[in-house]
Amino acid sequence: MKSRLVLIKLGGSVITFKEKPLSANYTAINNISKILGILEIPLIIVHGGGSYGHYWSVKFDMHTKLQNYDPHGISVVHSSMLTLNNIILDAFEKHRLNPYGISPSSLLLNGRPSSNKILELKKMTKNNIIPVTYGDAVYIKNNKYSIMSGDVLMTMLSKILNPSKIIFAINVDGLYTNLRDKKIIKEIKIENNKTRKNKQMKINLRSNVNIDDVTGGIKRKIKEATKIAKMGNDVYFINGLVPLQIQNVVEDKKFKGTIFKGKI
Ligand code: IP8
Repeated sequence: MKSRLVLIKLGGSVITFKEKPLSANYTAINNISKILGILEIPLIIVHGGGSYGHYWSVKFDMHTKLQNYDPHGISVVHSSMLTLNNIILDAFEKHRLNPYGISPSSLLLNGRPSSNKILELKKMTKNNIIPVTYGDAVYIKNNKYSIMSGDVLMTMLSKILNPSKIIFAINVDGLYTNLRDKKIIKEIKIENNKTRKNKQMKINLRSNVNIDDVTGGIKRKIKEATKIAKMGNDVYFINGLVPLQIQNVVEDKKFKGTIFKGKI
């Protein structure tokens, strides 16, 4: 059964300035916090690494591949994600959102999603807490780590929690048909285990920019959104720099963006 739960991914290019190392976009974070304060719904937030996690992952040559990475790199990447997580928690706290930071490692057991731990997040929302987790360098097994994208976490959480709405807040208005006229693809139907693409719906990946992204940028988001939609859930791509769009989606109002229509 679908719950009222809403799951939102705040993209790294929304909450940070991606081209400037270790710089948070406080204005964007505050604007989003304000909007979330208006919504009276159970919420779980996932955020990306932006100019924090990605900056250090590139420096230490760390990727999604399971590997024996430099322990100093692992520690620095994780620490930078804690810093970014704290910036978000502080802003949420100022807006009385009752955020609670959750390390993604605590949602894994032997490198696999722990359903029991993930179900706890939903229980926390019943008491007006907003769990806030994030992409990170996570321990998998045999001293091997991997950079786990917040986008992958979105799929993991959606599978177990079956939220009513799944929103990716990115730094553009949705997926474009092409870079020239920047026409937004309004709907992508995911049916019978394959994506129905008609001529206008062809996604031009290069039209959605992403620099130095160790987890795959927009391609990864589309991949995860497709997986989630295949489970039967609708997935929305909206502009997180225009947070009113988050409110529009949550309140079933007209919104600007792309919807991956889920159908089993
Ligand atoms: O920005 C990656 O998370 P994402 C986090 O959601 C790190 O892909 C540590 C680079």
